[in-house]
Amino acid sequence: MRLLELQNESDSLQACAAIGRAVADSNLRGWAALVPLEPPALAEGLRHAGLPVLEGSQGALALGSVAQIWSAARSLAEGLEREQSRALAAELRNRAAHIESGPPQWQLPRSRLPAGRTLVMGVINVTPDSFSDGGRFLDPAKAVEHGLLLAEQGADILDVGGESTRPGAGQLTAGDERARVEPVIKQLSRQVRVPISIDTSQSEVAAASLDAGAEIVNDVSGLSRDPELARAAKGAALCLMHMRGTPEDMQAKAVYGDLLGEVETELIAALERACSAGISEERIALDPGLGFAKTAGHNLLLLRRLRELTQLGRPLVLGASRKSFIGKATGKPAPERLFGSVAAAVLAASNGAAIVRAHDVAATREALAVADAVRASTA
Ligand code: PMM
Repeated sequence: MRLLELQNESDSLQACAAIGRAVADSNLRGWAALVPLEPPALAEGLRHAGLPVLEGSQGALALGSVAQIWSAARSLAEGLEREQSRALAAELRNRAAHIESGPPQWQLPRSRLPAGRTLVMGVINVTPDSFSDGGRFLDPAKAVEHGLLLAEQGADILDVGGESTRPGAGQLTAGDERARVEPVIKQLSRQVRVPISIDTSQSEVAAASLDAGAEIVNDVSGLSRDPELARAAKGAALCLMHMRGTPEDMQAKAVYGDLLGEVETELIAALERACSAGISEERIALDPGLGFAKTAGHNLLLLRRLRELTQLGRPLVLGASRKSFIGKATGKPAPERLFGSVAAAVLAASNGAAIVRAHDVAATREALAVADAVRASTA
């Protein structure tokens, strides 16, 4: 069960396919609750509450604004007879409430992130081969200098990574990855006040980085690569990203029947892996992983319908900066994707991202200040 945002004809047809409706309607727009047919009380209750409900062979769509769906689900969560139906209604109410109220604060172990605006996570790649800036900051002194510059430009978090995750990249040993990131994190944590994140999927690298002063573990594998990572990250905050396979084979796995639904289900599985390892939900942010087991079309669709993922109730991180789908739209190589990346950052913020991961911090901060001001405007 989940809420969908139907923005165009294609979204409408997809939603009809999801409920198995024989005659698809291409004109559905706005929000819809996709609910199961069993128990029938939920779909019936939503209809009785005044929402138009379309039924198919595999589910039903109840159409309305998020506030209308929330209000109907809230009454049903209290009023339905059967426990199972009440629980489903309560889940629908919670999901609608998360969309309506926006992201909660991301709790870090030591630092407090600023509230009331979209945050920027500045990228420091201590790698010879990242697609976006490979080799520029492999020297630890250069990486530290770059981190200081990003902090000065207004980065809210500094994300340090030692392993390239570009499509086709192989995996480093933990020892090699540590040798790249540890000295940089040690130096930066002494010199900056912003929280430091370690972009790794390996428990040994995470543990060493946390000892060196990092307080966030940014795992692009969503706790699926190293079974020890959740334990190593226990005292930290976590960013769990969606991907499939490894950077080496992920692009062959970019096959989805229902992109938003599958990404959501797999992010929930990652969240459950973290929670069952004892990490509290308040410490976790989620990221749909643009470019990771996604085609350019998938990246654009995730960006367009990002707000749907806010129903998971966790802050969303989004990394579009300099990625190849921006190059595809603009015709520009990675070093010339600033304007396209800034446009994507603004769209991400206005579609529900709490944190934007970016290489160009000054430009991104400035653009987000405008996006945030427009969103907050009342006069
Ligand atoms: N992208 C890259 C690396 N790490 N982490 C998160 N959470 N989200 C991302 O989108 C992401 C990431 C690849 O980009 P880079 O090589 O420029 O760092």
